[in-house]
Amino acid sequence: MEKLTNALAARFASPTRSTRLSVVLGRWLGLSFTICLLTGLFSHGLQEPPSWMFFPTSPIWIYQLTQGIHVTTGIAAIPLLLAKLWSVYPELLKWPPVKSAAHGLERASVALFVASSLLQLTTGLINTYKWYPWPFPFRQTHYWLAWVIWGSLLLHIALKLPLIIEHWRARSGNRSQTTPGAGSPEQGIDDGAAVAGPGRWSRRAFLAAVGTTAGVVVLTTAGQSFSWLDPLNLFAPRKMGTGPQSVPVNRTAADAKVADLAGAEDWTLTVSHHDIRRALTRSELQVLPQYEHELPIACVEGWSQTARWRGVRVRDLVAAVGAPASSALRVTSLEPEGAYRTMDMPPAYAQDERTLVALELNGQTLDLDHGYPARIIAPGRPGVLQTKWLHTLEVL
Ligand SMILES: Nc1nc2c(c(=O)[nH]1)N[C@H]1C(S)=C(S)[C@@H](COP(=O)(O)O)O[C@H]1N2
Ligand SMILES: [Mo]
Repeated sequence: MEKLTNALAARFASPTRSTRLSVVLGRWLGLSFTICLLTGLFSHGLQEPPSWMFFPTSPIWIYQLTQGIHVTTGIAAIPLLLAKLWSVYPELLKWPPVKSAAHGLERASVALFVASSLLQLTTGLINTYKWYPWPFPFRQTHYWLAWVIWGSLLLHIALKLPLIIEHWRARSGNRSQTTPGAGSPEQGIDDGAAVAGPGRWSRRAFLAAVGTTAGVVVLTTAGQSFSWLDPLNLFAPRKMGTGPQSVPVNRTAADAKVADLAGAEDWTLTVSHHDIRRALTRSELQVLPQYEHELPIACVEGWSQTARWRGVRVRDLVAAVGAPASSALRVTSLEPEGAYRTMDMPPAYAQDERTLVALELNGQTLDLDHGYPARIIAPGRPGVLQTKWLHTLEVL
């Protein structure tokens, strides 16, 4: 058995499966996972704020940028991870499967890392297509999987550190020279085998192909988040400028089962602070001072779109019920149920002069699917917190 599997491993040896290649791909992958972790923590923090969270309202596109980077980098990591798996999979054939405690630990950490990253990247990708075919809550699962990935990755890096250091820089001899160990069970997939024979890919060509694939995937999807790449957007689910009033709709009024309530003649927005309570009709809101701002909707799923919003400043409504300027708010939607029905707004956003109860979008009365009769639009916040079909604003 040992002979057979090790012979197989040697048989698969190729310049595209050298340690140096694994290290180079590992670096790219490590960089993309780091970017995803940092941008992901920011996004998660905005939605479920820890006590130390900071809430930047400027630049207005900060979340559009961080989440665009998060989703685009995650997509680019898919070809990188597949290439990395390709570069190391003969290792799996080596016999015996566990040689020592350290070796067993290393294999277990790799197995955990591979399984959790594949799950993370595929569910993340599926999520950008607004498809949630699983019974668990996406964001929390995504968050905890990230820690599993990082735990197993750090363990993997620690155990492989000697190899990583040895192969961090390209060595001139690697590609041109056959070492005596080439093809032997121990070194079959190591640099000894990194010789570009006839019909085999050189390491450089393989890396170039992987880099090109990742680049093409980025260029043909990033247009959903970065408008200047929109002409190249072939595969991302959302195109700029589509949907009512030239803005994509995430969930329609019909889907949210809110159409009747939102269309009701006697709709009012209730603003309250302790015992003070004011119910404002749409026409009463319209006679208050109106402000207009260009602000993006930046969905957690990666797409974003900037639009012109017009309406009443939230801070003016806070003042109208006698509450201090630095108040936090609880906002509820007419939506009868669901995760987006209530939203908490920290003082940083309630105070910002660009945070609106929007009544108009791109110069027209807000479309029912964009949140008519009124919705929240605030700078720098995830789309999920831009509550549509407003019902109440309560000062906390
Ligand atoms: N009440 C309510 N508000 C909501 C939602 C929702 O489902 N219900 N979806 C949110 C999400 S996920 C996004 S990205 C934005 C999208 O706004 P749009 O559909 O007007 O583009 O609205 C947010 N506001
Ligand atoms: Mo969203």
